[in-house]
Amino acid sequence: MTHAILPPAESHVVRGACPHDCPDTCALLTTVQEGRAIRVQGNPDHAQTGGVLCTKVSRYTERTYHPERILQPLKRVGPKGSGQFDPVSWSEALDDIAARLNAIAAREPEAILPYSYAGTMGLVQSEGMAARFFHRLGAAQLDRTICAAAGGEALLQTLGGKVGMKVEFFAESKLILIWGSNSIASNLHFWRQVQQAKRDGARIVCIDPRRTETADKCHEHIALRPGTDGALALALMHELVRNGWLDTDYLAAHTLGWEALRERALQWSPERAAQVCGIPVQQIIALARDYGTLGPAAIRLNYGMQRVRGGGNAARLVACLPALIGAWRHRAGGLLLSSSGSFPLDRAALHRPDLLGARRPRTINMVTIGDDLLREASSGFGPKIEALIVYNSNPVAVAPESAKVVQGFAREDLFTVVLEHFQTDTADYADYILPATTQLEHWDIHLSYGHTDVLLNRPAVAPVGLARTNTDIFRALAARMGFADPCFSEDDETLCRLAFGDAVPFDELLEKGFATLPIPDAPFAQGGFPTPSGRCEFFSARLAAQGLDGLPDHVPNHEPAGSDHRYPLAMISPPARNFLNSTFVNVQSLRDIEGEPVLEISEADAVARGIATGDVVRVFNDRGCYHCKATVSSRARSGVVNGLGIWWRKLGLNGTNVNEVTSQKLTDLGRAPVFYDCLVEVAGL
Ligand SMILES: Nc1nc2c(c(=O)[nH]1)N[C@H]1C(S)=C(S)[C@@H](COP(=O)(O)OP(=O)(O)OC[C@H]3O[C@@H](n4cnc5c(=O)[nH]c(N)nc54)[C@H](O)[C@@H]3O)O[C@H]1N2
Ligand SMILES: Nc1nc2c(c(=O)[nH]1)N[C@H]1C(S)=C(S)[C@@H](COP(=O)(O)OP(=O)(O)OC[C@H]3O[C@@H](n4cnc5c(=O)[nH]c(N)nc54)[C@H](O)[C@@H]3O)O[C@H]1N2
Ligand code: SF4
Ligand SMILES: [Mo]
Repeated sequence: MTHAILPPAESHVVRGACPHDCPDTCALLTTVQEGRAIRVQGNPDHAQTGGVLCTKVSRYTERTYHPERILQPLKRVGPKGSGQFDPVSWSEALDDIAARLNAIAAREPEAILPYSYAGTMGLVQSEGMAARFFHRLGAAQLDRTICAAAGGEALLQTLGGKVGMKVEFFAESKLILIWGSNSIASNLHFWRQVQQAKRDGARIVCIDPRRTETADKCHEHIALRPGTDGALALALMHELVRNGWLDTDYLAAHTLGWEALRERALQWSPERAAQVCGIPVQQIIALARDYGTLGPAAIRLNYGMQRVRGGGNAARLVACLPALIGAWRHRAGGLLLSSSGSFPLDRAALHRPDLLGARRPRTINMVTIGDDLLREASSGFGPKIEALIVYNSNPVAVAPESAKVVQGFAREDLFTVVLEHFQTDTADYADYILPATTQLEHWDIHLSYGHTDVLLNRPAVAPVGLARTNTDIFRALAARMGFADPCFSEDDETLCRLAFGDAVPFDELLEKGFATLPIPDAPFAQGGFPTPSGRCEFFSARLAAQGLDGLPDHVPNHEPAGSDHRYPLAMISPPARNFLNSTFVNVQSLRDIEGEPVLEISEADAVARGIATGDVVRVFNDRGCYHCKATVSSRARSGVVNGLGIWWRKLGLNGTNVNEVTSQKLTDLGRAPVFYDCLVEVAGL
């Protein structure tokens, strides 16, 4: 017996990887019968997947064979944004797109902008061929900051990269802090490790303004105000110092800047932090005692706590904590935010930055696409953006401050090409929509940001309709634009092999579908952090050299609670469990589970506004207004409302979603978005 799952007669099973932007990177088994994928399941041989998929991806065939899947190239016929298109042939679409891009590139290649994110996390179908194409073209570069850049920069400055504990050892921890993570919704396979630890007597604490389904299952829930994690971390340090719960040997041997950090922490009594965080003092004191005395202690930090102005500093402060108590000495102690820096990825071989030659095109931050599409040429900005090639992303739904984003995409003088599976909110604004393949139809190779295995994805079925892979579309455009470099003829299997070169055995990937990186169980037990000093850097000379504070500190929100009497409520907008960002919103069975766009509001805040569960409400500020259904719920703390999920605007109420009210302001580190740093008011219709 190799597999527990027996395929039906005259069918075969193909090994793949889940393409979604999720830390779990599951190994998939797709059953194919008569050329059609009939079932997608988790691979039981892959330890991290354990044969289990989330609800979303177990319905993958429903998405792949969705009746509204785009099956042929489409050309706009109505006004911009009207969503009216006519079918055209591939050659007509590609000839026209290449001609339009060539005309712009002859004058001003930096007026062309790629816009992509993590619709697929596959290294090949994301930037494998696309980056080569845009490098050769000399197009503007995109700063891909929309998700993880603040926390990523924080880890880089503190630990030296996106590295940390191995996820499987959380099962052996005695204290787990789930910090800014709704693990059951967005990191389900990690939650299995937590359950194991819990069965073995571990204490589990959740730090989250929202009482999530994860918080429900923890021993303790600390419902702090959004954007106050830095204050909490400093008060924990204060208590560790005061009570002598420090590993002084570890501090002396493997950290940098302890004296200065200690001074700063001593300014943060639990009383002071409790005021800032809006939580009881006792909760902070008890958490510090747990952290100082129950070992091995592990922190699952996640990205929910860095989507505020001070998100970078807060992530740095939390990343300092394990070194104070020497938690890294044990394989079940330390911290994990992202493991993606553990992989020996040969980015240059895939992306070929050498194709830029001496050119250094400008960089546009994807977070501020709303403002940037509306900017005229200037010496600081460079040329006006004239063409946008969107793939693996749905910016009209996911980027902040929708009013500006929509206005930018609606420009009649902007030439927009969208590679997509569906006619998303963004595709509505395209001049051409090009049908792309899904993960069941193409090759790819994956690293993970939640574990340390490489996964290979083989195509299970032929492309549906006339769909083509992203790579193939960029190859075809490259040929039409006269790009002769042999790298534009490399096929997808070759690209898969290039991603890790000899560092990961490709034969093993072909045979098993996954390969585990050889990483020590407790990577920083003896220090050896990948920072310049080799130590955990409480003080970062690199940040100080940029004129920033070398030490982490609590940085208050751009829009702190109480700062604007017109907008007294802080809004956060974390994911809906049955969607993956804006993906799956159009899959009926999943939308049925989510129901409608919901705003959770506390009883006190609802009563004060005469709002009852089921009321359609307006959520608004100076940037915009969106409509959703109110749910009066103890999942929301007073003063904070939770707007769940990134709905497709056209499937939401009144053609809007949460990003109508979010801002294009940036974080302290990493130039990242501040989706959860947003003041609003709520009123009945
Ligand atoms: N089902 C599902 N899974 C997903 C996704 C999805 O859309 N749906 N999205 C995927 C992607 S792209 C990502 S980046 C991850 C996101 O998953 P996470 O990294 O876990 O981040 P979020 O879900 O944004 O937020 C996690 C929790 O942080 C809380 N939070 C908000 N503000 C604060 C704060 O200031 N401090 C603290 N301590 N907590 C705060 C939120 O209430 C939320 O419950 O999940 C991935 N997995
Ligand atoms: N208010 C608010 N806004 C947020 C967030 C939040 O928590 N709150 N979360 C933010 C975060 S963490 C993230 S990561 C971003 C996510 O933003 P995006 O990366 O834009 O994610 P999706 O909305 O899932 O859109 C991905 C699109 O890629 C398409 N796609 C998938 N695979 C392929 C492929 O192989 N080829 C092509 N051509 N297309 C493909 C899908 O059909 C889908 O429409 O959103 C951000 N926006
Ligand atoms: S979305 Fe996450 S949990 Fe669901 S199958 Fe993909 S990797 Fe696994
Ligand atoms: Mo994300």
